[in-house]
Amino acid sequence: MSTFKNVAVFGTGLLASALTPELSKNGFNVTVLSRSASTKEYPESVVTGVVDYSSIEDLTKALQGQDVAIAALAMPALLLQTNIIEASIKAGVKRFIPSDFGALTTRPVTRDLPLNAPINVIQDLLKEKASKGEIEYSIISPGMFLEYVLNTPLIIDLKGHSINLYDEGKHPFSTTSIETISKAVVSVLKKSDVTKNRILYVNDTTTTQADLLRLAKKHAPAGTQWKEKSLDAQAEFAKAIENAAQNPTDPTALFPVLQAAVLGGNYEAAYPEIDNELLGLPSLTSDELEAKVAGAVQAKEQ
Ligand SMILES: *[C@@H]1O[C@H](CO)[C@@H](O)[C@H](O)[C@H]1NC(C)=O
Ligand SMILES: CC(=O)N[C@H]1CO[C@H](CO)[C@@H](O)[C@@H]1O
Repeated sequence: MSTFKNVAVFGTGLLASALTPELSKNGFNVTVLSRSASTKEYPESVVTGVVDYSSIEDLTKALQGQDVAIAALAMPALLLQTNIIEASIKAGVKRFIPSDFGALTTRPVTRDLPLNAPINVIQDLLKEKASKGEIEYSIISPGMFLEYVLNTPLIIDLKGHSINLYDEGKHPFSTTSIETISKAVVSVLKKSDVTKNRILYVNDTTTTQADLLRLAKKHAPAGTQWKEKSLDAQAEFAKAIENAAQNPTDPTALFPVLQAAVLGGNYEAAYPEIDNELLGLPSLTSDELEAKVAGAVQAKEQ
């Protein structure tokens, strides 16, 4: 059984908003910390606070008494975790869960992807601090957020009925919903001994673009015209890498890199081994995935 009780969550985005009530429901005493006051509604017992991420002193004060710190930050804020980690150590926080939660951030083969530069810094820092016994960490790798898969045009555009098929959409990738990720975090904290200083791979399912397109066609209104474009994954990846190198300050230049890497089959986007069982997480059956795709398709037709 876990000895963790007090948990600080940094961030108020999509993931933090799902994570906070799930932790609270499972008996953790949650404090949400953010850079500006949040207007989000939380369970009554949740404490909220505003903290300056650039001030280690401020952060240390905010983290007093916390057992766990979880970062769920947006991409441009990732490097601010160096301050949060330093403050966590000063405040005596036992476990840190970084803002990683990625599709392609923890396999050795993904280390050189340009979008992982800040992620690598934080992973290295945590490993170093953990090896000195200053703090423990757990990294959760859920694959693509299922919500992004179904509700943004990144993988398939269900609203515009269009898809750019990388290599005929044949390469599998892992994907997990925010709900399951939140459950994974709870489980990581409850099973603190077996989840200490390691990466936990989680997937609701593995799927492909071709699979998703087939399901979307099945559930879209009859006569829907789909715009399908065939792309060569290797060529797209090379193009995206070159474009990102030429535009180093443009974060949107990294999206095509992510797309081509997730959909191109070369980066173990479908995790070879997962920890669902260790964490007691169910996986999605093919019927449940189909129901989710059908729901997303119908929502877009409204
Ligand atoms: C919950 O956390 C808050 C903020 O850290 C703290 O003030 C409070 O004492 C904690 N409550 C319990 C029951 O531990
Ligand atoms: C439901 C599902 O597809 N789970 C998959 C998660 O990932 C492992 C490892 O790649 C697969 O074996 C599972 O089938």
